[in-house]
Amino acid sequence: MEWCVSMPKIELHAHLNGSIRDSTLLELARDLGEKGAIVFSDVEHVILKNDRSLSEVFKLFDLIHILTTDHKTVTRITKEVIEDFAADNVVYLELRTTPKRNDSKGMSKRSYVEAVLDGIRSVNVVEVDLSHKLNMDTSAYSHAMNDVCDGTGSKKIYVRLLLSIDRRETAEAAMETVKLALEMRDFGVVGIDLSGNPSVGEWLSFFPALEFARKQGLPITLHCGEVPNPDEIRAMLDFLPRRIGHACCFGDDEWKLLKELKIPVEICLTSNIRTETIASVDVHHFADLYESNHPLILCTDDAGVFSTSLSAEYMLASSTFGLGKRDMFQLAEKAIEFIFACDKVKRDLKMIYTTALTELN
Ligand code: 6MZ
Repeated sequence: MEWCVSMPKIELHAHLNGSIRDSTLLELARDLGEKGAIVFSDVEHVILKNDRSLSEVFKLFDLIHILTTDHKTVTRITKEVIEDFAADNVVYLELRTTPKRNDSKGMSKRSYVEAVLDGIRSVNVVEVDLSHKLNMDTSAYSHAMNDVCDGTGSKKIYVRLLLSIDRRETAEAAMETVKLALEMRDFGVVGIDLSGNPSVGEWLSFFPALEFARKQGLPITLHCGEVPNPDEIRAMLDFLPRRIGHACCFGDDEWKLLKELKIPVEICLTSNIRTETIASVDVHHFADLYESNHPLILCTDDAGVFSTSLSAEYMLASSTFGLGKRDMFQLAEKAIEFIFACDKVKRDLKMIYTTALTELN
């Protein structure tokens, strides 16, 4: 396990509200319980439960959102999530989250994203690269980073944001998210994700927003095939997203199309097993994709909800599919090709892997 932890890793599919520490969720629930807003004993076991079906996971997200929906908490969880990924030697993190409007808290989609950005900027146990434009400015942020980066060789993590559209949202709300992402491009937002309960909503209703994003040059990743829905899967693949997440319930025709189109797949082993989207890890489509040299990236999905980490996902893939240290290193490095950040970041990451390779030998 140790080499999986020490290896530099790239995380491209992590939902902010799914990656919260259990201890933080319990603390937030206790606080709300004391205020009489919820009954703590009713939610404690829900937070600590480990095996959940896919539909139960979305019920848990509804609870998590009750616990996290104010600016201060959004900032706090963002900071902690980044610290946790950095501690696991994730060197590049594309964190995704759904901008939420909550009038009772004076929260707009924009102020939600600003609270997330505040969380990223408040990380101080590790150097954070959020945006090259920002770093070049003599902003308060880069000053704070200089204090941390004092030549002692402290760790660094690149963090970029994807704004998610939840399948429950209206077409207008989806368009609002895309416009927000465009406005926030200089502040670390690099793309759009479509996620949420796959049994809810019509993918096509988001087509105008997604098409607009693409025309404006924003890369898109789609949750695709978490439940059997061949028409939707085919339409999503025909849309040619830059990446897709999961790809669990594909039939033969959809596999063929995916492989022809060579669309990279974000693979979340533990998530798929826990939600029983895939019967067991040894029959996971990772093996087929890996053997056919199809582009794939190992990811956590919801490290908090599924009690996992990116190192644990690497370890699971290594032990299940008989892949050695060197294979796993190559898999990690290959993810550089599929990140949504600019070429400068790709070059920086290549250097990190070149250095790490000499240590591996
Ligand atoms: C689909 C998922 C998901 O955006 O509030 N989300 N969507 N499939 C999954 N597989 C288990 N896991 C998480 O993070 C939580 C939100 O991410 C999406 C859901 O919309 C969930 O409400 P944010 O930070």
